[in-house]
Amino acid sequence: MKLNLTTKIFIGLILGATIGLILHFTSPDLFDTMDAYFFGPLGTIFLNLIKMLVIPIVFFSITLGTASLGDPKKLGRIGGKALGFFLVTTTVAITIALSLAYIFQPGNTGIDTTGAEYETTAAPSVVDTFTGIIPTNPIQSMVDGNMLQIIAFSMFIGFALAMLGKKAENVYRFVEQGNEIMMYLVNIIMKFAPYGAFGLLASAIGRMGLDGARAMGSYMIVVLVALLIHAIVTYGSAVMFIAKRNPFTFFKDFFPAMTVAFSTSSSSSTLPISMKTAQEKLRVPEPISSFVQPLGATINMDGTAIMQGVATIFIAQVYSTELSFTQLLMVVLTAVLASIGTAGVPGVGLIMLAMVLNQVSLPVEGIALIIGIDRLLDMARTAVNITGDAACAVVITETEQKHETEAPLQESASY
Ligand code: DAS
Repeated sequence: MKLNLTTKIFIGLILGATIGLILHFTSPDLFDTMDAYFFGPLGTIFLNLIKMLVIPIVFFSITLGTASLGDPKKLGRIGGKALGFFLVTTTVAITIALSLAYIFQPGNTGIDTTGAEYETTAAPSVVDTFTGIIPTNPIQSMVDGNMLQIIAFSMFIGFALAMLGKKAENVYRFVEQGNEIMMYLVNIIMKFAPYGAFGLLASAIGRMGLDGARAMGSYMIVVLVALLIHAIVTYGSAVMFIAKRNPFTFFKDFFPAMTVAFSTSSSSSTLPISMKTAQEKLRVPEPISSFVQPLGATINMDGTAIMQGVATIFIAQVYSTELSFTQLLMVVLTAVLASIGTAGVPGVGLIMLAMVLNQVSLPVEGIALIIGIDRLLDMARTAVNITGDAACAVVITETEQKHETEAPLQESASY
C-alpha cells in the first residue's frame, strides 16, 4: 500500500514521540546512546538539509517574486490595491501571532535547555535595523546569513529585472530556473521529512519527556487559534466592511478550495481550484482573479507568517531568551518580506522559518521542537494563505465596480 508523504510524516511523528517517551521513562542511558548514534544524526541531517537551502531559496524566490511583479508603473490600480492588501494583512497576521504567543506563552514549560550552544547577538537599534538592511557587500551578507540584507539585495535585483525586461531576460530565466531547482530540492528534502521528524521527535521528547510533548501541543494550539482569528476577523472584516458582502457566504462558497489547500499543503497546486471557485462562486471577474490570485499565491502567505511569528516566540521562550522590541520588529519585517518569496509548496514555510530565526540569532535547532507537527500546521496555514488571496480578489472586485460606476469615463484598469 503506497502511503502519501503526510501519512509517512505522521507515522514518523507518532513513532518518534512514542519511542522517545518510553526511553525517557524506562531507560535514560539507552536513550542517550540511541540519541547519540541514531536519533540525533537523523535530526541533524534533516536540519542541515533545511539550512543548506535557506540562503539560495531566499535569493532566487524573492528575486523572482519581485521581478514577477513587473514594472511598478504597469502594476496599475489593481496591482497597487493587491500589494497594499497583501502587506497590510500579512502585517496584521504576524502581529496577531506575536500577541497570542506572548499572551499564552506556549514555550514556557520549564524545559531544561541549559548549555544550549548559541549566542544571541545584541539587537541593533530601530534606526540601525533599517539602515542596516542595505548590504554593503551582498556576498558577505550571504556568508553571514544576514537575511534582511539578502532580502533587500534580492528585491533590488528583482526590481532591476522587472524594469530591464528583455535586456535582462537571460538573467530572469536563470533566476526562474534557479527557483525551479530550489523547489525541486525542497521536494526532495521533504521526502526525508518522515525520518527527520522521527529522529527530531524521539530526541526532543526523549530528552524533555512530557514537558516537550506539552510544549508542542500548546505551540500547535496557539498557531491554530491565530490562524482562525486571522481568517475570521481580518478576512471576515475586509469582506464585510470593504467588499460589503456576507462573510459567512464568502467562507461557505470558498470552502471547497480551502479543503483542497488543506489536503495538498500547496497554494500553487490549489491555484486552479481557488481561481475557479473565486470566479464561479464568489463572482470575481476573470481578469481580477487571474491577476490577484496567482500573485497572492506567490507573494502573500499570511498563514505562513503566523506560523513563523508564533514559532519564533515559542523557540525564544523555550530557550529562555527575551526578544527586544527591535528584534520583534525584525521578525515582522523578515516574515513579511519572506512571504514575498515563500513559494506555494509543502514545507517551504518551515525552511523560511530558519531564515527568521537566523535574523534574530535564535538557534535553528529549536525547529526540532515543532518540525514533527509542522505538516499538520502546513495544511491549515495553506488554507489560510489562499483564503487571503480570495478575500483580496473579492475586495478589489467590489472597489473596482464602485470605481467603474463613479468614474466610468476613466481608463479602465490595465490589468
Ligand atoms: N505550504 C505552503 C503553501 O503552499 C505554505 C507553507 O509552507 O507555510 O502555501
